[in-house]
Amino acid sequence: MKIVDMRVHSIAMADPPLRSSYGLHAPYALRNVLELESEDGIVGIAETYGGEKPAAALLAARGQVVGADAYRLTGDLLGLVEGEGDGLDRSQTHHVPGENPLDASSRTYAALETACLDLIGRSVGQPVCDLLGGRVRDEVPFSAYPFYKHAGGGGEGDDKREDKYGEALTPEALVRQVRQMFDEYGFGSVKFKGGVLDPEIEIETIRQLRREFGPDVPLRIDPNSAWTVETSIKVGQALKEELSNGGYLEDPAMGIDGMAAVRNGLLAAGIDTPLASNVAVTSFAHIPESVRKDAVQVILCDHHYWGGMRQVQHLAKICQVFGMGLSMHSNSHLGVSLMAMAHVAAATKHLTYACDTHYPWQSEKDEIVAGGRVPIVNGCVRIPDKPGLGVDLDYDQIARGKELFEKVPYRKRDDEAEMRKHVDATWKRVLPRW
Ligand code: GKR
Ligand code: MG
Repeated sequence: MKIVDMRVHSIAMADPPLRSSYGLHAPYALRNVLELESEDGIVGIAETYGGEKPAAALLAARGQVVGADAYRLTGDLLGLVEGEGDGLDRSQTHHVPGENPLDASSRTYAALETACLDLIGRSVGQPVCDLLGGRVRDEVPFSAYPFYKHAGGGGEGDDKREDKYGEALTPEALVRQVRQMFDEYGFGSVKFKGGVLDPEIEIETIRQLRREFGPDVPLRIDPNSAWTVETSIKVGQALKEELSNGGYLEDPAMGIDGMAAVRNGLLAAGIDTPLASNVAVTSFAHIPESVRKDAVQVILCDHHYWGGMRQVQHLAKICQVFGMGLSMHSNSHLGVSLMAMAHVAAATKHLTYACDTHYPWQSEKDEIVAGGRVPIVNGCVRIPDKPGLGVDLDYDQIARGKELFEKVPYRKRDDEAEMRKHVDATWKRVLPRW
């Protein structure tokens, strides 16, 4: 099936002022949407990281994409994820996701693979998860993903979104935020973004979450490397009970050595809370050392930067073989990404945790999926009985997103700059901070 055209739409969407150790989310987050059109007029789609560089990288591949066979393109481009100097030899970085030059080629490949799979699925009338070896679940569980945040729902001027969740800079407000998400989406677990307030306040936040939701709701905390090894061990000890029962401690300290030292410290104290990572371990190259040092017991996959859906399935197998768990990482995204995440999760047996998603933070007004937002019911996304990813683009909404993109002054995510602009003119991203 020959690909005859390729289009990349750079869009912006409103995003609330969420905090993390990276800084502050800007009023608009950026995404790129890819379309591949076949000679018989079928269009396959994908959503990926936003801004200029990811768009330029996709467009640079145009010569290899247009004219290629959709069934063979990902094989022909495999060098982007498995070739020399492309990701098998990666050092550690701490860029915001989507801005790490070391996984740029994997991100490009992932978007092309997703669009090819969607195109093939549409052409043969099969859902993407069934092309990936067949689904092992019809419903994919996602987790509530609360953040400390400032007042505001995202957007600017006349284009401001409703502030559905309000300001949340205390444990009590954070618990209210999660309650609201549980009521609306039926989530059954919580992944809480820490690394923002003093660790004592974040410990108290987790304790209040445990009191509010009880021991059957798994809790995870992710400070994105904001803590020293000592602080990480202290938090792990303080939250021994709360993070047990399906929870984990995600990227408390920096790098594989930092994580290994936290693991050793916790084990010495008789605590085996798993350590999860999407910062210390972000590529296959990191796994041997991590396994050797028992640094990470759960890896967060993400087809957007691990090199696509099939690489995620390889990752799952590696995790299973080495007795590690597999969870799924997320970044601000819309419905096309959510469906792609759901399809790969549906076709990956060794997915041992509910997936992360930022989806509750985005609003209907920005959705690019025809017919509106993808439903999350009882905390799950159901795989629809439709070919491909099961969603189509709303081209009016794409046009709107492109207009917004033209208006925003930035072309990449820079949470540190936003933090200085809106919260504290002297703020610096310091790792570890506590
Ligand atoms: O959205 O600010 C955010 C998160 O901090 C995100 O960028 C992280 O990559 O969700 C992510 C994580 O689990 O580390
Ligand atoms: Mg994380």
